[in-house]
Amino acid sequence: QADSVFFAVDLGATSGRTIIGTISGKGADGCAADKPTITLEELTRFDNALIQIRGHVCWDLAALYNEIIAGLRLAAQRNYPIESIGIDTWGCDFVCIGADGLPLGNPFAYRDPHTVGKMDEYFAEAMPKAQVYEKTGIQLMNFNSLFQLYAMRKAGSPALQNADRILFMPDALSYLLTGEMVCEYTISSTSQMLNVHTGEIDEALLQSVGLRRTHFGRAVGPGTVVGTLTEEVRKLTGLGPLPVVAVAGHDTASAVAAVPAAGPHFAYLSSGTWSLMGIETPQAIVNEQSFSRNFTNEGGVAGTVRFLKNICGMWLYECCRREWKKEPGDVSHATLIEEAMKAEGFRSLINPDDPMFANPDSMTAAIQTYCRRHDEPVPETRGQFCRCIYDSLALRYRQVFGWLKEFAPFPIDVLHVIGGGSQNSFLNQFTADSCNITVLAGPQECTAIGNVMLQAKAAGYFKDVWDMRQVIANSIAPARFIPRDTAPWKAAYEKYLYVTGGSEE
Ligand code: LRH
Repeated sequence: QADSVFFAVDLGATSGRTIIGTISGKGADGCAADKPTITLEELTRFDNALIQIRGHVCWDLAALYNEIIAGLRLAAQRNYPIESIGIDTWGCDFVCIGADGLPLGNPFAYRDPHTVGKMDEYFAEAMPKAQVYEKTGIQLMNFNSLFQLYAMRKAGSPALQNADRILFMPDALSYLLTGEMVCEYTISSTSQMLNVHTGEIDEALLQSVGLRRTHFGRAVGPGTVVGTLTEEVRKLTGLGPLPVVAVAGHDTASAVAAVPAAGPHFAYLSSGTWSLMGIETPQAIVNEQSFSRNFTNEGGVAGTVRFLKNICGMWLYECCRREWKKEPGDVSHATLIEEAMKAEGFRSLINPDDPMFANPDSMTAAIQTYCRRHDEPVPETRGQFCRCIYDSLALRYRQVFGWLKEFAPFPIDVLHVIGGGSQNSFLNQFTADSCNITVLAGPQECTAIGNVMLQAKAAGYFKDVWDMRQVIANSIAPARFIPRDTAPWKAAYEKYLYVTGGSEE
């Protein structure tokens, strides 16, 4: 019963990690024997900063590549018996590749303002809004790849004009390691280019941004081998001809795959820079209601659909914290949470999804402006800011959870909170109280776990996603939060609806 060892690259919109994932306790034939478990070891952690350059916001592709090489080199030095490599990243962003096989500059980051207003232009000039939704079933957000491509076309982007291929972020990085170009299903589903009914890139949408199917890589499902490390990467790292697996390349798909649920009647809240709240369904839910509430149907593993809604998550908190780091004083999560809990509850409420919070110069100033405009007491102290963010997020969760219950084709028994945000016990209790549902919190490392699990699945270790989830459930004990103080949340929700104007989406 040898352990199986996998190398995961997990890139978020603020930081990235390389991780060794080990699955122990398998049977000799690869099937679950005793009680297999998964453990993770972080090899490297690095910043993934937004680069501001000439009025744009980009990702530093070469730096990310270099960090992956450094992680692989470390793994080789430490002699880990790696079976394969998998990469997952945030959604929507892509790299243009020239005819010479080199990236055409750094990719735009989805927070770049070049797409502001472009979605409405697209609906007016290219295809009506309802039709785009009917085709794709994807939540309409201005940074979806479709609208990024449209904005680049309108701006006469040389990178796009000269693009021989367009590779979504995880596929672009796999390409740099293997020389093979794929278009993995879960990541491409976030682009608003896939037809939700056929699972293929939609011809009319391609035409609307002047592209052809040949601009994209070979379509593969999550858990497919992309290729093996190139000679160049082998030399750089000291590794052998290891396979790179297209995992669930979209981090949220990896996260949802790693929910340690025992059965299908669960909802999840993948809590990181974004809060992705949804359910897993066998079929897409695309109707007038899902359109008007702007819910998304992203591709999941094993033929499932991730029916969910993007909620602005820890982004607000992360941006505030970054500002406070420039001032003297302790900015540890524990300290900030403690200050928040000492502050008055429900004092200032905001709509976390207001566009003014997308990428302001100063998040604290943006929150203050919002409060002034909506006649809310203006936060002044760090505790007041954090409390405002946590209260408002929990109330937004209540709103979205209410809609989710209406859509769900099954009764929702439990809400699994996963990701970095699941470590915040206070917010977990707020969520349980606000949504009036039992919250099971953890694993924190859901994206990396999902990544490793998909590699193991590709290697034939699991028969299905439930087999995988059992291994995760064997390995971690989620913390349970039972709703206990729901009345104040009911009252606060009335105030929240009033302040935020009772938004319909
Ligand atoms: C979360 C996430 C989310 C996308 C956003 C761009 O990391 O992948 O699912 O919508 O980033």
